[in-house]
Amino acid sequence: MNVSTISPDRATAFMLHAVELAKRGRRHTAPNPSVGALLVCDGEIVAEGWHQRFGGPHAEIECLANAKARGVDPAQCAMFVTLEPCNHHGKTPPCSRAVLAAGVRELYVGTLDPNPVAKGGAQFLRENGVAVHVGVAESACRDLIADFRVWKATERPYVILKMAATLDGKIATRTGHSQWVSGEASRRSVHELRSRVDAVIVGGGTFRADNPGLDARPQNAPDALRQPLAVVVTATLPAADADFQLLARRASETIFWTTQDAADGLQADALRTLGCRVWGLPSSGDGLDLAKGLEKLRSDCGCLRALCEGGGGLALSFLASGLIDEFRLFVAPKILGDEMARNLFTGRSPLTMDEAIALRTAETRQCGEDTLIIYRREAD
Ligand code: AOF
Ligand code: ZN
Repeated sequence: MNVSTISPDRATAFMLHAVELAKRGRRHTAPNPSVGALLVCDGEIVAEGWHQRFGGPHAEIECLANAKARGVDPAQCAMFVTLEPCNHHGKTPPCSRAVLAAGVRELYVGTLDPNPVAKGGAQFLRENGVAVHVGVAESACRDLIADFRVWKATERPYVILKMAATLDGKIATRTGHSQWVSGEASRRSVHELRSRVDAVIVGGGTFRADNPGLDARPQNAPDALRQPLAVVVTATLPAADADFQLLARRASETIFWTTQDAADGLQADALRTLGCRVWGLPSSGDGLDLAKGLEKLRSDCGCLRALCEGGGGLALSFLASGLIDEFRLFVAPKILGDEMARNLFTGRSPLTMDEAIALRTAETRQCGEDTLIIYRREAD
């Protein structure tokens, strides 16, 4: 048996493969983490498993079942798992015990479990004679469960900010014209993204200028089970008889976040008669308390994932409040070259570069002619 001869580079590659396995279950595991596992024998992957659905067998158990089906003896293998095996009796028995019982002698763990109830599997296995290596491809394994970490640490949904900009960081011309900044492939991927979230949030400016439907068009998101809620953040509520797609087509799925005063007014009542929800939020700094709105989305509507689609003012408010977990920026190879054109972010006046909001680039990929860059908080 040569389980202890896996080089750091090979170990990283195996773990990144386990991350890809985990992503196969991604749509169905919330509010549990997506986890992938595999077994390696003599430098080859001989069994694979991933957590397929909430409440179902964990990745390690799926992997051990796959090994059994393929006639593989786990005692001759090293196991790779993106998240530390659980050490608790939850909906399923502890994976730490199953891994030990299967005879696995070497375990590579991507990252430790942030769940205080379930953690401890790595230490348990080490205490029972398994060689345990923690922190393999750790950044990718942490990013994989970025949503789960937010669900455990806060009361709010996981928040994705999505924006499309020209090379010079503009989201619209000076007149507000924005159709289209990004190419077709990017726009298709946004509809797919909308089908994976429970709510889409926009600012009042975007609501008035673009009159968006904020839904996932079925042809681009074939397995969309239901449409996301539409949230409009605005101090000034629209008239209930105004000509907006959301009011005409999706009133019962639309929520306005506004001031306490506006929420107590007649206009709010007229919107409620249409079927909309109008929530008065406390103020915070020079705007609404967005964290409160998010927490209410989760507690009242079961919203676990929210997508903010701008515009520039709201995007900055979310970002500056530390409420953006993932920022997906589509950069189109276009230049407006107009300082009066609308910026990606507006609302701050820093004087030195150290006042900048710093992010970390987690992933970059091509989307048709556009480049998609996924940023995360620097410290995440
Ligand atoms: C998963 N899938 O592959 C792993 C998890 O309620 P339970 O029994 O399903 O346990 C959920 C916890 O187990 C979860 O919060 C996480 O801490 C740990 N590991 N969970 O759903 C998996 N490995
Ligand atoms: Zn488990």
